[in-house]
Amino acid sequence: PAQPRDRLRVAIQKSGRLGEPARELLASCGLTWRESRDKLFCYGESLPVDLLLVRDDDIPGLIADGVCDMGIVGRNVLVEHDLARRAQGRGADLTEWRQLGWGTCRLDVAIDEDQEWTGPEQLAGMRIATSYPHTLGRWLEEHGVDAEPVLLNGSVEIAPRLGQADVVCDLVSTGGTLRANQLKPVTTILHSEAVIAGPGHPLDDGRQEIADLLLRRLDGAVQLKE
Ligand code: PRT
Ligand code: ZN
Repeated sequence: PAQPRDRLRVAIQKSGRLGEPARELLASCGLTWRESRDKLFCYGESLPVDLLLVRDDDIPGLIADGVCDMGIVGRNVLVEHDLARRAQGRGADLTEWRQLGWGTCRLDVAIDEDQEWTGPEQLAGMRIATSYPHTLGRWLEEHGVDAEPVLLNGSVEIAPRLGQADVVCDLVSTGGTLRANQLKPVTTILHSEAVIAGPGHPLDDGRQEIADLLLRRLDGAVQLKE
């Protein structure tokens, strides 16, 4: 059992696409911090809210393990975490507390730009390069297609040219990366945006009150932006 904690701990991306906007959003709620020397931890000064700066992929696990109380992460990462847990026969543990409306992207299947798209059945028997094997697997199952996800943690778009896969399933925002690799998006399997993720149950030790206060300020900050 974890030690009692009377400060809220929020996980955000250390760098990458969502790190800076996440910090800006929290700062717009009136939060100020003192940074640790290694810049992995920010100690909250104006409110008992600390930040842990990590890789986005680690955020769901940190919340699930109770190391952090909430996090700002892409839905794509959250959904993949959830489906990976289910595949292990474990129940859902995290939920989306808020949708933030930025960091938007799609998880798309993309095929050779010269190929015709006739529908999901076309993917039967194909190797599909992706960093999101469980999310892809669910979609394939929903469409009754028997294909093989090939897990790649980077450079998914070049997999077809390297002969590692036949098609890809990757995040797309402008579509420029796909085009540069002679691929075209043909179907969307997940719409994603940055979300606030937290446990599906209330927090302990008075931290829910701090979380509620922070969420109220976040709602105000998000509304002001609109
Ligand atoms: O280091 P760390 O593990 O924390 O970061 P990361 O490299 O895994 O993630 P990062 O910073 O690239 O992305 C963080 C989150 O931003 C993702 O999980 C998504 O929720 C969101 N996001 C929004 C995107 C994109 N848009 C996006 N376009 N994440 C990645 N991309 C990549 C995509 O994978 C592809 O390589 O950008 C390329 C495509 O972009 P376009 O514009 O050419 O289509
Ligand atoms: Zn990552």
